[in-house]
Amino acid sequence: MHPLAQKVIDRDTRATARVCRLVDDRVGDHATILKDLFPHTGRAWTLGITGNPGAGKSTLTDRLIAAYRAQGKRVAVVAIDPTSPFTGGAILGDRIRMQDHFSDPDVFIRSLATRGALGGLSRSATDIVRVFDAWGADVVLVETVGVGQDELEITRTAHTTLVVVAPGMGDDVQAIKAGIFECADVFAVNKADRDGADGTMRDLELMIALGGEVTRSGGHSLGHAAGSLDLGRQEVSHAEGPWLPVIQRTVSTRNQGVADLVVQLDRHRVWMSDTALGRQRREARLRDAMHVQLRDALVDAALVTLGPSLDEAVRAVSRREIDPYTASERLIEAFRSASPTRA
Ligand SMILES: Nc1nc2c(ncn2[C@@H]2O[C@H](COP(=O)(O)OP(=O)(O)OP(=O)(O)O)[C@@H](O)[C@H]2O)c(=O)[nH]1
Ligand SMILES: [Mg+2]
Repeated sequence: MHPLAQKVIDRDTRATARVCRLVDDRVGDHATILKDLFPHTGRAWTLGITGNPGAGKSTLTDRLIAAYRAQGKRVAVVAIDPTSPFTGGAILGDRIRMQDHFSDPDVFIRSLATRGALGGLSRSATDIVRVFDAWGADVVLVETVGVGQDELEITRTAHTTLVVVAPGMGDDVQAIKAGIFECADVFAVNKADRDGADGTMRDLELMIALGGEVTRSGGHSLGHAAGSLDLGRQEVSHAEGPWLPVIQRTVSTRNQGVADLVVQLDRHRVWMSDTALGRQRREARLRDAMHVQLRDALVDAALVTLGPSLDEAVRAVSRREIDPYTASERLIEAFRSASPTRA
């Protein structure tokens, strides 16, 4: 066991922060440490929190930290920094908002910068979540702005995805990317103290209905196949059917609706772990993460193996001597022949 991995498992805060940096920069013994940590993971529940800029994700995250701490849970937060290097303001705001939790030894907050190649951020986020899992987090909250492909990938790696929507931000519901809708397990209509919250609720219900079925928080689905004959068992029956996205109103600045939101999130957590469909979904998400891992590893290996022939191919394509499809096929062929484990 790598000494730093051991320290993470022993819940050494400074060592854990150091491992996060190594993993983030992909330097030092990060790969060995991650391998050593993996057998100590699988306990934490990961909640992805996404939504448009300014919807109130950080304010809500802060409330959720407090709610889970009140339940005695260990909480880790991965805040994906959405700001460009030119502004750099938002994460400072997040830090100020969340600073009450910084002195709590059972809360770990870490921000990740959006840099590097496509998929790099999602890989880093997955790895950091695993570090926190090994550290002993019961809950890992991952806050990310729902705009880019990277953010979508991160959302797909969470067990539960919370999409935060706020009224009064123009085309609030329409502005949510289609991919985010597919990932959403629970919606929070935040800033419900503002005008337009009812409209946002209706828009959201309509959007969900167009994509399938809809249920309101605490209500029952429309035409849900698993509807029970025994009213007393309705909750259980619901839990055994497919998951239907739930909508919850919140005013995170006043901590309103947060307790109900926690209940809905918990219902989804239980559905994921206790139903066959939920377990299938969990496996599918793990497979997605594995694909990202494999894709990155393959690209890294190919770049090393192909080296200058890749540059040559780029030049040949730019001179129109070869088309990019044939060039890729040839590069793959060259990589396969060079690979010792050739099939
Ligand atoms: N009126 C009202 N304002 C809120 C509510 N929740 C958050 N806000 C305010 O909305 C602004 C943005 O909140 P944040 O929590 O930073 O939003 P965010 O989604 O994390 O923003 P980015 O990380 O920059 O995308 C802040 O000024 C909050 O105080 C709410 O329920 N009601
Ligand atoms: Mg934020």
